[in-house]
Amino acid sequence: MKAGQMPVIALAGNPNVGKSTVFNALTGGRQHTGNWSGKTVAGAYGRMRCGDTAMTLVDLPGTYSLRTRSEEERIARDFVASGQADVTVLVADATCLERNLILVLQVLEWTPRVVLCLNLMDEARKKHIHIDVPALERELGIPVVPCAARKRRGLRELTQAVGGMLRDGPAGQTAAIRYPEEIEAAVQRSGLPRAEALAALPQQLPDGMSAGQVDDLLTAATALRAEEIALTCVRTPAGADARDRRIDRIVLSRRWGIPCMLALLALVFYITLSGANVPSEWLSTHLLGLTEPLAVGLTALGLPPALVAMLTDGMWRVLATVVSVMLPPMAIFFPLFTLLEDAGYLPRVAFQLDHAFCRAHACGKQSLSMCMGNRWMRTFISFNTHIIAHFFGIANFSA
Ligand SMILES: Nc1nc2c(ncn2[C@@H]2O[C@H](COP(=O)(O)OP(=O)(O)OP(=O)(O)O)[C@@H](O)[C@H]2O)c(=O)[nH]1
Ligand SMILES: [Mg+2]
Repeated sequence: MKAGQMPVIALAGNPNVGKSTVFNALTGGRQHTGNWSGKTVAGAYGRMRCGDTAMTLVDLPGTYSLRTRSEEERIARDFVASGQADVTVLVADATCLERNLILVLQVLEWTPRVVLCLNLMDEARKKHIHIDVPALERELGIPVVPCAARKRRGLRELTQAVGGMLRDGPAGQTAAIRYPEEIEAAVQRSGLPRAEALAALPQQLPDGMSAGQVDDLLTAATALRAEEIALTCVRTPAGADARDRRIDRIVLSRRWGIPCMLALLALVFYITLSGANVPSEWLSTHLLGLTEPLAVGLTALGLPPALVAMLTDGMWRVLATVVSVMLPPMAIFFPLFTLLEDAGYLPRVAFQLDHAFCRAHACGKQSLSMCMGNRWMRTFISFNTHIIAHFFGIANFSA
């Protein structure tokens, strides 16, 4: 950090572990959150405070690894590798820590100024997963703060740990991945700093090795180290996720997956269309019923008849029609979608549609952002819902 500049804190981690939830809680921001991966696709900036110190917090897109594939993963990798962050807060999912540790170990190769935010501790507790936090701190050599960001638990401790790291720097040696000899030898020969040498390996291959073999060796060594640490620090009861696996065997099966998805989405659509009828009619009758009294009132105020007609038959009627047509389907569709999201079904829809979307040079999670991504899309969906309803004669809007 240069003198006089505001410290920069990066929030990195796997997709869907609660980075944006932490960001919003610490900055008061309104980053998009939701229970599927790939919502944040570019860095978002916000302000937070630790005591008297104001800091810039950067919410990065989720990435499983610093050896990247997608564009948003590259944004996260470049930010971490650029050294722009004075402290990197790695947000990890406490219910599957081993997988998250892969990214933690890779980031530690670039910088020791890391704080681990062990998020979703409420979910871990529900599944009776026990994490030995002091042991994890010893193994990784960085502060570890258990959190439940959605309930705003542990965030004060997290801010304090970030402040401590900013003030005092790393306390000691951090965990390192042990690579096979041929990789270590190639790193030594390159003369570059370790992290840069490892990142450059696919371009400067060790003798007799292909890019695929190097990638396999790097991945296997990282996964092995993550597994070692998880074995020391995490106790997961047998069958902790047995119920989820049983449900997944049906909803993700080749035979039943797509029919289940179609049936569920059709049900949501049907409830939206049929359920919106009554409130739409009610709203339409009552709002349009106000046209006449409104015209009388405006005339009594002495407004010219042309202006009264414009305000009542023009503006008021349009507003009343739009509200009565759009509000009820939206009020039904989005809570239903949120239920599916909270039950964890939406990421599975993304997974199932991934293949089809890939063929159109997109990816499955876009199917969800298309539905939930922004306000205009929501309006668009509810409007179309109404048009389809009209078309099939399901709804009976008097407007
Ligand atoms: N139960 C529980 N849910 C949480 C917690 N923190 C976040 N969530 C939920 O986890 C889901 C993902 O949260 P996000 O903040 O969008 O995750 P993200 O890491 O920013 O996701 P990407 O931007 O897609 O990488 C949301 O449904 C949150 O409400 C927590 O501590 N406990
Ligand atoms: Mg996010």
